Amino acid sequence: MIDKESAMLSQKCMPLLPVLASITVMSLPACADLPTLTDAAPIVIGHRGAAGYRPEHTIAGYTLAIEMGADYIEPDLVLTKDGQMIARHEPMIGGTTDVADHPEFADRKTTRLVDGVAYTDWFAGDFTLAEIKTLRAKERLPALRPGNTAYDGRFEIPTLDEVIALAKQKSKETGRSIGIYPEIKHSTYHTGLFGKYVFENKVLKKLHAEYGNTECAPVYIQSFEVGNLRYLSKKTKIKLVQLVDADDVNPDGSISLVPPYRQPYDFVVSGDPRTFGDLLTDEGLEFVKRYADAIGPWKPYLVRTVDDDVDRNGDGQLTINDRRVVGGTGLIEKAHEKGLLVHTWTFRNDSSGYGFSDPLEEMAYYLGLGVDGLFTDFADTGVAARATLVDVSNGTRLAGQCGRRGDKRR
Ligand SMILES: [Ca+2]
Ligand SMILES: [Ca+2]
Repeated sequence: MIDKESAMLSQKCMPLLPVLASITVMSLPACADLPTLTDAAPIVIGHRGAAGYRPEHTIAGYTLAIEMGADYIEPDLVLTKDGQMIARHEPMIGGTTDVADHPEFADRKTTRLVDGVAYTDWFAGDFTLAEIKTLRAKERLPALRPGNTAYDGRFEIPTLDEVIALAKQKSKETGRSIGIYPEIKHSTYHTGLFGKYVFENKVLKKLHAEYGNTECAPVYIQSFEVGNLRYLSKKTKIKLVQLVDADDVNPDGSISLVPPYRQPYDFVVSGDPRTFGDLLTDEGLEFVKRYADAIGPWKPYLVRTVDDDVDRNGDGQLTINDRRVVGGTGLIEKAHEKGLLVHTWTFRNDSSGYGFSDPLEEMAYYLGLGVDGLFTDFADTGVAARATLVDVSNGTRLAGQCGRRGDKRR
């Protein structure tokens, strides 16, 4: 662990070890000169709410994330049969709702292709919003998060309207700006159901009505596809985020790009040969910055880790936590040179810590490298990690806040 800690201490604005943070936060200087794009404080995004503590995409989960200090809450959006925007991670709803326990919907179970992959499940697009509202959320990862199953059956599936209402209400109550970070899921799939960019137009109509057509809106719109973001960039000033996926990480730390995680799905359909990785080259970033304000790469794109068969945390098992942290890949600096914010994902206390066993240490490491925001299922850990680096309680400017957009749209 010594190599990681020394790397962290070499960053500016890191006077304290993470372990001391909880007792010394108040004595930190109002220092935000992390190497973020604008030296502003990085944002903590409540990934699917507070998915580590409550079933994902529920008002209870979003509320908890806000109470834990998240700056943004993240609803993934899919459309119902009657074209309503609801918060689910996938059009398939069998894994996150009790739909299987509803005999009246047994005959809705079917097989559909989503981004070229066949799924047999219940699909949001086969249910009206009224029908969706008779379902209740359940924990998606009961084996990993058994405690969360205590909340199964208690919460409705929220609409985008309800998520926005919550963010606005909590902003008033707390005096903080609670933003929303909606993801347009499977644009190509939804085009097949509703028509070209009907989904995108619905999202924009709602967001413009609620927040105005302005880069000052406390909103980021994200997508793994490209064409829809380029379309949106001509229709809105609201900030846009190009998500960048991958299949896996190779033992040597390089990124594995295998279908269906090799390319944005609209590239697959259009025959564009570029992979996700190609979006992050100099040329790729030049392309992305013409329509987006930020990239949202999977975190192994930012920090290289190597599997060298050493049980670093001494627990008798070899896991991804044991990988050797080589260091930053340079992508954060490259994206910043292009004027792009970098928001990365996903940080979890209970899984997926490549090269790290302590999630707070992991998040502090990435923040020290200059990411402008991070998605975490455990907003409290994200906020604590940030507090080891910067005090945001005094109104320190957050990365991406109004006024830094420039004239990137061309
Ligand atoms: Ca998402
Ligand atoms: Ca181990």
